[in-house]
Amino acid sequence: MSDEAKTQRQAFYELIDTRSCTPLWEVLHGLVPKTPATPCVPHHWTWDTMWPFLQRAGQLISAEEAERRVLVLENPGLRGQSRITHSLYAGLQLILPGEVAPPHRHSQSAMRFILQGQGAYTAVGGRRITMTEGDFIITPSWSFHDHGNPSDSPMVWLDGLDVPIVELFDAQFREDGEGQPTTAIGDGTENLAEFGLSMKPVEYKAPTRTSPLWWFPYDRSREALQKLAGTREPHACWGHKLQYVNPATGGWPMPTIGTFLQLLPAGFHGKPYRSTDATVYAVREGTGVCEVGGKEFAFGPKDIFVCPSWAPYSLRADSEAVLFSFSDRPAQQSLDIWREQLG
Ligand code: 1HN
Repeated sequence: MSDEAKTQRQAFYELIDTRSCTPLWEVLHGLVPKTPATPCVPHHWTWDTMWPFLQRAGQLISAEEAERRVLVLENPGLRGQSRITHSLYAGLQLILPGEVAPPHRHSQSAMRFILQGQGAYTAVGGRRITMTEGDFIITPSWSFHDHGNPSDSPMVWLDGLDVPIVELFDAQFREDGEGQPTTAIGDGTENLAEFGLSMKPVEYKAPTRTSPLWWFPYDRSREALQKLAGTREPHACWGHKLQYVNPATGGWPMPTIGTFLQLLPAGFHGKPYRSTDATVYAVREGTGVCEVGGKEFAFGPKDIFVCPSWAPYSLRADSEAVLFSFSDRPAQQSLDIWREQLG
């Protein structure tokens, strides 16, 4: 191209720029790359690092004052944005004996995976679910929720929310919950009785796509995985892996966040796998290694690590390992954009 043509183009770009306009041909390939381009990088937060930080946070601020005492897990490629992946938020929440976190509700959907402690509760719509290690609990969009810890030990859980997705759509709402029942009007065992046994009340009609079962106790899921591991060969990539479901629809528990629990037998050496949903892992039991993006994360209980979109990763287990994970897979599938590749 001649210097004159270059100068003319540049002058044209500057002219249209003054009217909030820009040439597509200068940005097209950045907008539609050949394969996913993400600022999200693989990362590993070990419990050994995070537990002292949480304890210190517990000395510095109360749950009441903080509203939620959470250390946000920020992806190193997305610092300052409160994101663990491009589309999801995650944090570690500490609630000490005797503390309460006040009620509020928001349009963002939330999930918790209990890392440490037992006997603290989360109340959804006034129903108190008493939680224990390994439990997975959901807080549906726009439902009032508060937490409390009447037990004598600290509780820590992993929070996962679709904050960045709701932000993308500019559909964020929050309301504080003064006047909401903070005392129990029921408990999680009722919720399990209604929806936790592959049955539902005959009059129940699903008003939304969010699961009416909020509590998925660990002992049941763990037992299921143990049974599978004793009766069949593990999948070459992911061992024995179950996804949590909305029992009323068979779909995902939440419209934006999918959750999984998998067992890797001792000595398991998984083949590489990749998918377009960046995935956050929380180690429940055992030790092993995740190889992703040229890094090796040697993981142990209560560690968190993240595998970005479309980065091949493989999982190994030294001792029998159980991993919880979550991703935006339901959101991608409802948009018909989700892809995976095995091996
Ligand atoms: C939230 O409501 C909780 O209720 C935890 O425990 C973390 C992060 C962002 C926005 C809302 C909770 C949150 C959150």
